Amino acid sequence: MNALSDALLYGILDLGYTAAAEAERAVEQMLAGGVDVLQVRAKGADEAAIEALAHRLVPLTESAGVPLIVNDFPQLVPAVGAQGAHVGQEDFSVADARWRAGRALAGEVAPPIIGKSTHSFEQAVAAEAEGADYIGFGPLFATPTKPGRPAIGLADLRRVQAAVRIPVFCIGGIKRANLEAVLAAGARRVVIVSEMLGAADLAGYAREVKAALRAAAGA
Ligand code: TZP
Ligand code: MG
Repeated sequence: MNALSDALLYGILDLGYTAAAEAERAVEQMLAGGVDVLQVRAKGADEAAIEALAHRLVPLTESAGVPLIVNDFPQLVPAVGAQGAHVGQEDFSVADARWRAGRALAGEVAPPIIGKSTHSFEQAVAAEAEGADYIGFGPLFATPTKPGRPAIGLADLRRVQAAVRIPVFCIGGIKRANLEAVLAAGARRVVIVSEMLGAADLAGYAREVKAALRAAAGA
């Protein structure tokens, strides 16, 4: 499994944008394009539906060596054989998510990856102190993928990168058109949802973004 510390591009299969029937095709393309982490996200779907969907994706992410992260349902991690879970500020604590995600697997496989959404410098620092393995930091810009959540902008990005040692994945309204500005503001790693899932050539889109991220990282 590829290391989270090397990850630059985080993709999300979001059923708000991709029909469930298209899930494998979209994920295969994202993986072919070089996505380093893949999250399955389906707001409003019930646990059984997300479990079934994650089951379909595990063989694809496993053969690509890419960690599969389940949004909101850490207890599904052992059930489907995913690598981790992502929680928001109003969801489980990191410790609780880790317990739910890891209890059936103790000693058998690598410990689960637990990521947390953060929306400010203070939340970013707190999430690391709480034991998160990575954070999402945003939304940098207003986005229909997270309606009602105010944009936090780019001003605190450098401060967060300097203060937090775990990987910081910038998220929210990131597009090819603003990627250079996001990188110039100090971002190293990004999550892109709507523009990637809406691309006609998903693999080509991911490849282009990944190349820009690698160039910025000097990789
Ligand atoms: N958390 C903060 S912003 C966001 C999430 C899940 C959505 C990002 O989606 P997009 O379409 O790339 O703006
Ligand atoms: Mg959540």
